[in-house]
Amino acid sequence: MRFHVMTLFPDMINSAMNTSITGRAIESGILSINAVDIRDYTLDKHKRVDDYPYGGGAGMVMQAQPVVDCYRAIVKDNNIKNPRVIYLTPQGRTFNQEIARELSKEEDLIFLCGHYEGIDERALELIVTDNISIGDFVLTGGEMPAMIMMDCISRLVPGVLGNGDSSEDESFSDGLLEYPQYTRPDNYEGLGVPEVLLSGHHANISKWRHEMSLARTKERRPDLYEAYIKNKNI
Ligand code: 4GY
Repeated sequence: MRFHVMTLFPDMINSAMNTSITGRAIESGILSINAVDIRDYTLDKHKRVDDYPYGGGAGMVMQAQPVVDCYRAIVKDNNIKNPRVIYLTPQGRTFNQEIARELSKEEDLIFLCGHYEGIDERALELIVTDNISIGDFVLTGGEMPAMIMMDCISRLVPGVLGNGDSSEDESFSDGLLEYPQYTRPDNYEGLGVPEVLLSGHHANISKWRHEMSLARTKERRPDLYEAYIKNKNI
Protein backbone atom coordinates (compact mmCIF):
# COMPACT_ATOMS: atom_id res chain seq x y z
CA MET A 1 0.00 0.00 0.00
CA ARG A 2 1.33 3.40 -0.98
CA PHE A 3 -0.10 6.34 0.99
CA HIS A 4 0.27 9.83 -0.47
CA VAL A 5 -0.71 12.81 1.68
CA MET A 6 -1.16 16.36 0.40
CA THR A 7 -0.65 18.61 3.40
CA LEU A 8 0.85 21.87 4.66
CA PHE A 9 2.39 19.89 7.57
CA PRO A 10 4.28 16.87 6.18
CA ASP A 11 6.36 16.50 9.39
CA MET A 12 3.19 15.74 11.33
CA ILE A 13 2.34 12.89 8.95
CA ASN A 14 5.87 11.47 8.82
CA SER A 15 6.46 11.47 12.57
CA ALA A 16 3.19 9.64 13.28
CA MET A 17 3.44 7.12 10.45
CA ASN A 18 7.12 6.28 11.06
CA THR A 19 6.26 5.22 14.63
CA SER A 20 5.35 1.79 16.03
CA ILE A 21 3.54 -0.78 13.85
CA THR A 22 3.15 1.43 10.78
CA GLY A 23 6.81 2.47 11.13
CA ARG A 24 7.93 -1.15 11.06
CA ALA A 25 5.75 -1.86 8.02
CA ILE A 26 7.30 1.12 6.22
CA GLU A 27 10.81 -0.14 7.08
CA SER A 28 9.93 -3.59 5.75
CA GLY A 29 8.49 -2.11 2.52
CA ILE A 30 4.89 -3.31 2.96
CA LEU A 31 3.74 0.31 3.31
CA SER A 32 5.14 3.56 2.01
CA ILE A 33 4.30 7.09 3.04
CA ASN A 34 4.73 10.03 0.71
CA ALA A 35 3.84 13.26 2.54
CA VAL A 36 3.91 16.09 0.02
CA ASP A 37 4.02 19.75 1.06
CA ILE A 38 1.33 21.63 -0.88
CA ARG A 39 3.35 24.83 -0.34
CA ASP A 40 6.09 23.44 -2.63
CA TYR A 41 3.64 23.90 -5.52
CA THR A 42 2.65 27.52 -4.99
CA LEU A 43 3.52 29.93 -7.80
CA ASP A 44 3.24 32.90 -5.44
CA LYS A 45 6.54 34.72 -4.84
CA HIS A 46 5.78 34.92 -1.13
CA LYS A 47 4.89 31.20 -1.04
CA ARG A 48 1.30 31.93 -0.04
CA VAL A 49 -1.19 29.08 -0.48
CA ASP A 50 -4.30 30.86 0.89
CA ASP A 51 -6.34 33.97 0.18
CA TYR A 52 -9.47 35.79 1.34
CA PRO A 53 -12.85 34.17 0.64
CA TYR A 54 -14.90 35.64 -2.21
CA GLY A 55 -18.09 37.02 -0.68
CA GLY A 56 -16.31 37.91 2.55
CA GLY A 57 -16.35 36.25 5.94
CA ALA A 58 -13.88 35.08 8.52
CA GLY A 59 -10.66 33.21 7.79
CA MET A 60 -8.74 32.19 4.72
CA VAL A 61 -9.33 29.68 1.94
CA MET A 62 -6.66 27.43 0.41
CA GLN A 63 -6.20 28.26 -3.27
CA ALA A 64 -6.96 25.73 -6.00
CA GLN A 65 -3.70 26.02 -7.97
CA PRO A 66 -1.16 24.65 -5.45
CA VAL A 67 -3.51 21.81 -4.49
CA VAL A 68 -4.28 20.72 -8.05
CA ASP A 69 -0.63 21.02 -9.16
CA CYS A 70 0.46 18.99 -6.12
CA TYR A 71 -2.08 16.29 -7.03
CA ARG A 72 -0.93 16.18 -10.67
CA ALA A 73 2.73 15.83 -9.62
CA ILE A 74 1.90 12.91 -7.28
CA VAL A 75 -0.07 11.08 -9.98
CA LYS A 76 2.62 11.63 -12.62
CA ASP A 77 5.68 10.87 -10.44
CA ASN A 78 4.17 7.61 -9.16
CA ASN A 79 2.38 6.37 -12.32
CA ILE A 80 -0.99 6.17 -10.57
CA LYS A 81 -4.09 5.41 -12.64
CA ASN A 82 -7.60 6.23 -11.39
CA PRO A 83 -6.54 7.04 -7.83
CA ARG A 84 -8.97 7.32 -4.92
CA VAL A 85 -8.50 10.87 -3.63
CA ILE A 86 -9.87 11.26 -0.12
CA TYR A 87 -10.75 14.68 1.28
CA LEU A 88 -11.04 14.72 5.08
CA THR A 89 -14.08 16.79 5.90
CA PRO A 90 -16.99 16.82 8.36
CA GLN A 91 -19.16 16.90 5.20
CA GLY A 92 -18.13 13.35 4.18
CA ARG A 93 -19.65 9.94 4.89
CA THR A 94 -18.54 8.67 8.28
CA PHE A 95 -15.47 6.43 8.26
CA ASN A 96 -15.87 2.90 9.58
CA GLN A 97 -14.30 -0.57 9.40
CA GLU A 98 -16.18 -1.46 6.22
CA ILE A 99 -14.78 1.58 4.37
CA ALA A 100 -11.32 0.72 5.74
CA ARG A 101 -11.59 -2.84 4.38
CA GLU A 102 -12.62 -1.55 0.96
CA LEU A 103 -9.81 1.04 0.79
CA SER A 104 -7.19 -1.48 1.99
CA LYS A 105 -7.53 -3.24 -1.38
CA GLU A 106 -6.22 -0.19 -3.30
CA GLU A 107 -2.55 -0.02 -4.32
CA ASP A 108 -2.42 3.78 -3.87
CA LEU A 109 -4.47 6.17 -1.73
CA ILE A 110 -4.16 9.95 -1.91
CA PHE A 111 -5.32 11.99 1.10
CA LEU A 112 -6.01 15.71 0.88
CA CYS A 113 -5.72 17.65 4.14
CA GLY A 114 -7.37 21.05 4.33
CA HIS A 115 -6.70 23.88 6.78
CA TYR A 116 -8.14 27.31 7.65
CA GLU A 117 -11.71 27.60 6.33
CA GLY A 118 -11.18 24.91 3.72
CA ILE A 119 -10.12 24.55 0.07
CA ASP A 120 -11.42 26.35 -3.04
CA GLU A 121 -14.34 24.23 -4.23
CA ARG A 122 -12.97 24.06 -7.79
CA ALA A 123 -9.91 22.08 -6.67
CA LEU A 124 -12.21 19.65 -4.83
CA GLU A 125 -14.44 19.26 -7.91
CA LEU A 126 -11.42 18.49 -10.05
CA ILE A 127 -9.61 15.89 -7.95
CA VAL A 128 -11.62 14.48 -5.01
CA THR A 129 -13.29 11.06 -5.43
CA ASP A 130 -14.29 10.44 -1.76
CA ASN A 131 -15.37 12.89 0.96
CA ILE A 132 -14.83 11.19 4.30
CA SER A 133 -15.42 12.34 7.90
CA ILE A 134 -14.06 10.65 11.03
CA GLY A 135 -16.96 11.96 13.13
CA ASP A 136 -19.33 14.83 13.82
CA PHE A 137 -16.91 17.40 15.20
CA VAL A 138 -14.68 20.08 13.68
CA LEU A 139 -10.88 19.98 13.79
CA THR A 140 -8.30 22.56 12.71
CA GLY A 141 -7.03 20.43 9.82
CA GLY A 142 -7.35 17.14 7.97
CA GLU A 143 -4.00 15.68 9.09
CA MET A 144 -5.22 13.84 12.17
CA PRO A 145 -8.20 12.32 10.33
CA ALA A 146 -5.84 11.20 7.52
CA MET A 147 -3.51 9.59 10.08
CA ILE A 148 -6.44 7.85 11.75
CA MET A 149 -7.60 6.45 8.42
CA MET A 150 -4.08 5.35 7.42
CA ASP A 151 -3.53 3.66 10.78
CA CYS A 152 -6.81 1.76 10.50
CA ILE A 153 -6.25 0.78 6.84
CA SER A 154 -2.61 -0.22 7.47
CA ARG A 155 -3.48 -2.97 9.93
CA LEU A 156 -5.73 -4.58 7.29
CA VAL A 157 -2.86 -4.81 4.78
CA PRO A 158 -1.45 -8.36 4.82
CA GLY A 159 1.84 -8.54 6.75
CA VAL A 160 1.49 -5.28 8.68
CA LEU A 161 0.41 -7.03 11.90
CA GLY A 162 2.92 -9.72 12.85
CA ASN A 163 0.23 -12.28 13.69
CA GLY A 164 -1.38 -13.54 10.48
CA ASP A 165 -5.00 -13.42 11.68
CA SER A 166 -5.22 -10.92 14.54
CA SER A 167 -6.97 -8.12 12.61
CA GLU A 168 -9.88 -10.50 11.92
CA ASP A 169 -10.33 -11.70 15.50
CA GLU A 170 -11.60 -8.57 17.15
CA SER A 171 -14.18 -5.83 17.53
CA PHE A 172 -16.21 -5.13 14.38
CA SER A 173 -14.74 -7.97 12.32
CA ASP A 174 -18.00 -9.86 12.96
CA GLY A 175 -19.95 -6.85 14.23
CA LEU A 176 -19.36 -7.49 17.95
CA LEU A 177 -17.13 -5.78 20.50
CA GLU A 178 -14.09 -7.62 21.75
CA TYR A 179 -14.07 -9.77 24.89
CA PRO A 180 -11.94 -8.69 27.89
CA GLN A 181 -8.24 -9.58 27.96
CA TYR A 182 -5.98 -10.45 30.91
CA THR A 183 -2.27 -11.01 31.34
CA ARG A 184 0.09 -11.80 34.25
CA PRO A 185 -0.05 -11.66 37.20
CA ASP A 186 -3.11 -13.84 37.94
CA ASN A 187 -3.73 -11.78 41.10
CA TYR A 188 -3.44 -8.01 40.78
CA GLU A 189 -4.35 -6.06 43.93
CA GLY A 190 -6.70 -8.87 44.91
CA LEU A 191 -8.37 -8.99 41.49
CA GLY A 192 -8.28 -12.38 39.83
CA VAL A 193 -8.54 -13.70 36.28
CA PRO A 194 -11.65 -15.60 35.11
CA GLU A 195 -11.00 -19.27 35.94
CA VAL A 196 -11.82 -20.55 32.44
CA LEU A 197 -8.88 -18.62 30.95
CA LEU A 198 -6.49 -20.52 33.26
CA SER A 199 -8.09 -23.90 32.47
CA GLY A 200 -6.38 -24.56 29.14
CA HIS A 201 -9.75 -25.83 27.80
CA HIS A 202 -9.81 -24.13 24.40
CA ALA A 203 -13.44 -24.89 23.49
CA ASN A 204 -14.64 -23.48 26.82
CA ILE A 205 -12.42 -20.42 26.39
CA SER A 206 -13.85 -19.71 22.92
CA LYS A 207 -17.40 -20.13 24.22
CA TRP A 208 -16.75 -17.80 27.18
CA ARG A 209 -15.18 -15.16 24.95
CA HIS A 210 -18.11 -15.23 22.53
CA GLU A 211 -20.57 -14.88 25.44
CA MET A 212 -18.59 -11.95 26.82
CA SER A 213 -18.56 -10.28 23.38
CA LEU A 214 -22.33 -10.65 23.14
CA ALA A 215 -23.00 -9.35 26.68
CA ARG A 216 -20.61 -6.43 26.26
CA THR A 217 -22.05 -5.43 22.90
CA LYS A 218 -25.62 -5.61 24.24
CA GLU A 219 -24.64 -3.43 27.22
CA ARG A 220 -22.33 -0.89 25.54
CA ARG A 221 -23.49 -0.78 21.92
CA PRO A 222 -27.14 -1.82 21.72
CA ASP A 223 -27.20 -0.52 18.11
CA LEU A 224 -24.50 -3.01 17.06
CA TYR A 225 -26.15 -5.78 19.10
CA GLU A 226 -29.51 -5.37 17.35
CA ALA A 227 -27.80 -5.40 13.95
CA TYR A 228 -25.86 -8.56 14.89
CA ILE A 229 -28.96 -10.42 16.08
CA LYS A 230 -30.94 -9.41 12.96
CA ASN A 231 -28.10 -10.44 10.64
CA LYS A 232 -27.61 -13.81 12.37
CA ASN A 233 -31.25 -14.78 11.76
CA ILE A 234 -31.02 -14.31 7.98
N1 4GY B 1 -14.30 15.72 11.50
N2 4GY B 1 -13.45 14.38 9.79
C1 4GY B 1 -12.64 16.39 9.80
C2 4GY B 1 -12.37 17.79 10.14
C3 4GY B 1 -11.04 19.78 9.57
C4 4GY B 1 -10.82 23.02 7.66
C5 4GY B 1 -11.49 21.25 6.06
C6 4GY B 1 -13.52 15.52 10.44
O1 4GY B 1 -12.57 14.51 8.81
N3 4GY B 1 -12.07 15.73 8.80
O2 4GY B 1 -12.87 18.29 11.11
N4 4GY B 1 -11.51 18.44 9.33
C7 4GY B 1 -11.41 20.77 8.51
C8 4GY B 1 -10.56 21.98 8.73
C9 4GY B 1 -10.66 22.46 6.31
C10 4GY B 1 -11.23 20.21 7.11
